[in-house]
Amino acid sequence: MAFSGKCMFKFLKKITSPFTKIGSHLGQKLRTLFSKTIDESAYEELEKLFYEADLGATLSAELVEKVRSLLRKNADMPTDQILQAIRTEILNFFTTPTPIELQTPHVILIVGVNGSGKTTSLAKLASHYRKSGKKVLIAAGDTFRAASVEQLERWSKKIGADLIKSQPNSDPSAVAFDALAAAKARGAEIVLIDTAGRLQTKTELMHELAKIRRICDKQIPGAPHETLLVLDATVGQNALDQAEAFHNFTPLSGIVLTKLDGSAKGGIAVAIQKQFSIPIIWAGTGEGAEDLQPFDPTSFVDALLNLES
Ligand SMILES: Nc1nc2c(ncn2[C@@H]2O[C@H](COP(=O)(O)OP(=O)(O)O)[C@@H](O)[C@H]2O)c(=O)[nH]1
Ligand SMILES: [Mg+2]
Repeated sequence: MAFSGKCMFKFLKKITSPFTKIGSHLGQKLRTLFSKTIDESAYEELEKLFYEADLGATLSAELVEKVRSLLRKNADMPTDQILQAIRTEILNFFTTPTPIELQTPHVILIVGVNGSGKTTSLAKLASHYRKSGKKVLIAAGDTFRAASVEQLERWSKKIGADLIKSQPNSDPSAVAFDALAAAKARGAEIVLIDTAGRLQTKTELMHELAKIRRICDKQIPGAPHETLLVLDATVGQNALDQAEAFHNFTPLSGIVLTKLDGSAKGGIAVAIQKQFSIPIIWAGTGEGAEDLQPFDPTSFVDALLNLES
């Protein structure tokens, strides 16, 4: 197969972008819209496209105003220039997260609602740290569901990480306590604590998270060093409610945004960054151990708008 130089370059760019799996069609739809005359109904359509991409009502309206003012100044502005202006506007909400300094042991608590991808993301993180040569210990802190312990048993064997588990329905704080004690005794460098899924509206379960954090701090002062909220990108605006409620009960250090491969939208990442100062640190793009990338705002926004990075 013959590739022209330019075509090959594009091809390589495509496979190296971490967000090739984001099924966003926003960019194509915007291009189609801008190829026609922009009248009042086109602006309405534009707002709908932004809204449907999960960018949220406020931001969708703001972006329409931005486009309106651009076209007022230059009615013939080329589509690429309009898209670049939208890109800049959206990128303004993102700050590049400061690199995390690893403690020894470095304790990471994983929280979120049921099915958001906590256990899978934990396994992906364990795999990531194993690959960088770290000794990893996993705490099976979801004591509600036997299936989640079995899930972690399979992952820990595959990845080569130690697993600390307890009896079903035991106190998750006790599992965290044992895991941190084991981490100190065995010289583990990374400890990942799984937790049961909890609805952000169930106050007593949210208090349980505070207890887990206290117990961690007792064992290792300053732990957990990271508390990551796992959010499913496909649930749309509900992710914002989850982020708000979890952050109220448990100071969050970052977000893992999962299932970006299954979402044709993805704009929820932007809505989250606009509303909260919690950085999105990791992006989940599949069910395998490899399907986790550091969240890079620029490549993400380019993938969202179908622009080439
Ligand atoms: N497509 C896709 N599926 C995911 C991703 N993360 C998790 N899942 C799937 O979502 C389901 C729930 O994940 P799980 O980790 O058990 O969620 P938990 O209840 O929060 O622990 C499982 O079938 C996972 O394989 C992702 O990034 N992409
Ligand atoms: Mg789980």
